[in-house]
Amino acid sequence: MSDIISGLDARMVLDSRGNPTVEVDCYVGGNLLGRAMVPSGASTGAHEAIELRDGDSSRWLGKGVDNAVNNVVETIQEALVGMPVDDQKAIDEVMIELDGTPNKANLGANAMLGVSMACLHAGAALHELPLWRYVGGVAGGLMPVPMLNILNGGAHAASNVDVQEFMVMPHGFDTFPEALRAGVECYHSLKRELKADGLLGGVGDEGGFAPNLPANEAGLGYMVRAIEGAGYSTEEIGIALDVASTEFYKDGAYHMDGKALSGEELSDIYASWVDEYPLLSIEDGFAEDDWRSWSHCMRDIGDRVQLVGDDLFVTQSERLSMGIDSKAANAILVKVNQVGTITETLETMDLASAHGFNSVVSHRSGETEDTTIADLAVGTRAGQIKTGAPARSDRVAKYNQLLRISNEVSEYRSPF
Ligand code: 2PG
Ligand code: MG
Repeated sequence: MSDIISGLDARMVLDSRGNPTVEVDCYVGGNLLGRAMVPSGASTGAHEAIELRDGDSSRWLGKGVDNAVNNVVETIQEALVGMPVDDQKAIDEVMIELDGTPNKANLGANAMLGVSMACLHAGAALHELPLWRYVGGVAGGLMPVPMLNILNGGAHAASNVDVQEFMVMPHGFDTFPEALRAGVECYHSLKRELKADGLLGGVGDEGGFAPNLPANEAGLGYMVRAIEGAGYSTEEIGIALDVASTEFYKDGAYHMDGKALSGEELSDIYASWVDEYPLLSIEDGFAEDDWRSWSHCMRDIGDRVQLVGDDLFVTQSERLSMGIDSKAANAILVKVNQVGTITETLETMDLASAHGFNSVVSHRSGETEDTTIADLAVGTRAGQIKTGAPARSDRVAKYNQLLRISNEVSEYRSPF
């Protein structure tokens, strides 16, 4: 069978928030072998690769992706046709060169990532391998510990809660399916607890409940109630937060619970939460350029809690190198569309593991039924994945793909 890319196709499809996004098809020897859809964030970091939007406010509120789609079917297709589909690195390098900007502003990271992922799928299909195996090779896969975002706040909800994500992390189980079951039972348990207190309303963008709360810390209390109410102990299920604090950092202060806090004051609050709750992981505790507060917090509690850089590192090796040098964090969030190609994503993850950083593979708040990240997490042996609540098909699709993979991959180990 031919291994040569014979064509690319692309179209606009909708994401889970009803916004346009890019879908790409990759043809090899005339056969459709790979298809992928691109996710999209709401609390996006300033240093992320550029998501190309048409900006015509009379259509799709300016969020159309016609230009990105055209870039795939015209410029990128022309450059890639004739290349072997399983040379992922060469494919991504051609696109990076063609784009010619440091942040993919020309072709758009959404156009480039759609192609990069569609080619990855086509390469796996060509070799008749499951995607996780194609990514992981002979090393085999490792099932990740799931982080389930069961209480949504911040930019993902209309509530008064500043912290964007309260996640349960079922780390004390022997297999992925058992861990997932425990996490899902906590979701149902949280629903009961919120209902009992008259706080049950709708859900946020990632499927978690989105109540108004008296203070952010109350969210931690509800997580403990959810865990214990489901019949588990906080020894086997911990809590992970994504504070997404760049969203409430203004004029040099963190505006949380109606107070203006310095980085040190916020760090002290996190330290007290680590003392009082089974808090295992804090993502984006500080703003994307507040390196000083990140390093301060690392010195204070970095040996007791995972400190994850999302907006801080934006999945880019240059930013991660800065964080390694300044000891700003001990883990990185991995989002393929923050950097825009699979090759660069893998390079960043390699750099992380070479320096003892944990990797957490992540969805975006705007998702589709695409499940590439599930295979990516297993194949790269990342060890952790966050992909929302066990609710709404865009989130559940990833968990279901992980369940399928778990029929073939039994290796499972908690980083905690
Ligand atoms: C995050 C993500 C995903 P968004 O901040 O980690 O949960 O949100 O995609 O809106 O940036
Ligand atoms: Mg985040």
